[in-house]
Amino acid sequence: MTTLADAPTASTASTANPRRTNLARTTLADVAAATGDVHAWVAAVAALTVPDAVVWCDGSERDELVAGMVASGTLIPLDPELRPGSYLARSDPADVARVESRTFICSADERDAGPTNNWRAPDAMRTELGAVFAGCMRGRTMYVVPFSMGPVGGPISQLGVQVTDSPYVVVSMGVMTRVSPQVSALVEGGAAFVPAVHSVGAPLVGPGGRRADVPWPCNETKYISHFPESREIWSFGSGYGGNALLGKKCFALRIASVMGRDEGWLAEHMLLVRLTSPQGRRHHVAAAFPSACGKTNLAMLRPTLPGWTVETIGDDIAWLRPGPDGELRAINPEAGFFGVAPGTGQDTNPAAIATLQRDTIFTNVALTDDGDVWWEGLTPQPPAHLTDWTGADWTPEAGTPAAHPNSRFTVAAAQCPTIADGWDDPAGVVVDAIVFGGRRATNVPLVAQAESWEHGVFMGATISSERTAAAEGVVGELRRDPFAMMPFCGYDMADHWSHWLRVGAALDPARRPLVFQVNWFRKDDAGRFLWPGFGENSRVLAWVVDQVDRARGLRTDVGAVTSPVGLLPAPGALDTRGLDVDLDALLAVDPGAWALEADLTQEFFATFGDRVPAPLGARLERLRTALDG
Ligand code: OXD
Ligand code: MN
Repeated sequence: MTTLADAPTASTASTANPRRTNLARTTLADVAAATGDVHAWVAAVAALTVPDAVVWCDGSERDELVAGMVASGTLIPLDPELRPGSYLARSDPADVARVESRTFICSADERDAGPTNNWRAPDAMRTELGAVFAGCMRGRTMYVVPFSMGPVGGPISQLGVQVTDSPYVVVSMGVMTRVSPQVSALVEGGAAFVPAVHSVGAPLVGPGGRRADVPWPCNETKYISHFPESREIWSFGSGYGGNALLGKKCFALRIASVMGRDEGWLAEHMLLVRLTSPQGRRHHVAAAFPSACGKTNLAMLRPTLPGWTVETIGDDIAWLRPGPDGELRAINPEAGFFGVAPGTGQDTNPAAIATLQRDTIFTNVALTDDGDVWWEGLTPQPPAHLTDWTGADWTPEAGTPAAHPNSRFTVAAAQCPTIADGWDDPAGVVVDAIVFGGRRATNVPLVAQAESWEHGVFMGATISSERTAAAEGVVGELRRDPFAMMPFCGYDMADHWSHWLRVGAALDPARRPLVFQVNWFRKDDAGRFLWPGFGENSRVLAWVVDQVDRARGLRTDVGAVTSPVGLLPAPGALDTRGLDVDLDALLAVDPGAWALEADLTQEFFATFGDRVPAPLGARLERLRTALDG
């Protein structure tokens, strides 16, 4: 860590005369203009935000920052025997999740943001942000965090630099991304980087003088703004998760999706796993699911099928790029997991439980009386007494969750017992299959294979879940989440579908991944789940990769039968031995219900106007014809 207390110019670093800094005329345009040189850019951000000091980070600062946060009450150390090297943070109760309503895509042309993003004109947004960022770090330290998304220097990796006034964010970025002297040297040596500016928006020096800090500073007003053309990220007002750890949703999905569009690759909201069959054949599967569909569980799946293993490469985001031989290669650009704690238990996800034994930052979970953590689903019975996520006494009678439903763990991926050998190979892995999943009580079969790449893109474009709570809208109505990218695509969603078609066309047809749709959540008429899920999902993944082997001529038995919605497992091809499930009901395709579904898809596509690629319209017509036939 290098402290450059005198790095900003005298007028910008001074806290003795904060008024003088009001005269600073630095604008967002000045900052943007300086991005070619990291030192000039950092100086421009400092001139705008007016911190007391600027500290350059390379990972070596971690222990000092943690000690400071323990002293200030931001981090509560957990019992060193029960949970070594681990801490609990409690956020402000008004800063507990990503705020999609305050997430903006500021493309030059509104049409490029598309109808599913909040668009703001870049100039207007720069002016608004200029007003909130001016002097917003007064009294605080500004940290400069060069980071790599993906293994340092890898052909699919990218560099970023986040400046932030939150030590919690610095330490979390050190877990979630690669922060090291090597990365700092690359950035300082002139390598291109994505500039990401973050402030909690809580200056400690104002007109009334200096005020005391709080454990979780934040601001009621929040902005998570992206400028796709200049690749900039500006985040204000929140210290939480995807709002503040800017390598994750902001860079690795929203900005990277635009970079991918322009450069011929894909940044996707996908987990990445390696399956090894009893014969020792390895396959890699990338899978997209909307938030809260059990992605972390699937990424760390413990197969119930004898002889199969599943290893973890990534749990949330994959970057996919055509490789030199016409294959699709993928990396997990992240270095850690920022997972939802509630629902994670020994039965549901033993690998996650093992991962979290040590060196973990927990945020908004409950604290046990012996200094350990607890959340709903960790154990079947809650402890008799806890301190809840707000810091209040809690007993099982409280009637409120002890852990916030969006409470999280931040932990290094390398700690996961199921992490795959070579998970961080800079060249990535060859993707054999792509899986799209939604949460559907009706209609969508347990698994279906796309007949072609175009059909696969259609499956991705039509991912949806039934709304389950009145707060989400009309219960039972479909909530669309194409490619599970609705909140994360930095450009027009229908253009994203066109881009998928282009990337597919660039691949060798013999090496192109097969595409599948899955639905773990189908229910019977009595409202009971038809499929047990969790480790049993390995049976579906085994069929998926068996289909890959069949497509490559490695198996000659019949794996699938046709249906109007895609290829379904042939009788006996999906191994359900030992399970009491109604496979006919799980795979049933009701033509009447699907005709209605096709109408809804047409309405949905119409919201994107003429940007929907023609092959998707053709696919919809084909579905209708097949349903009639
Ligand atoms: C996440 C999400 O936090 O998808 O990963 O919402
Ligand atoms: Mn996610």
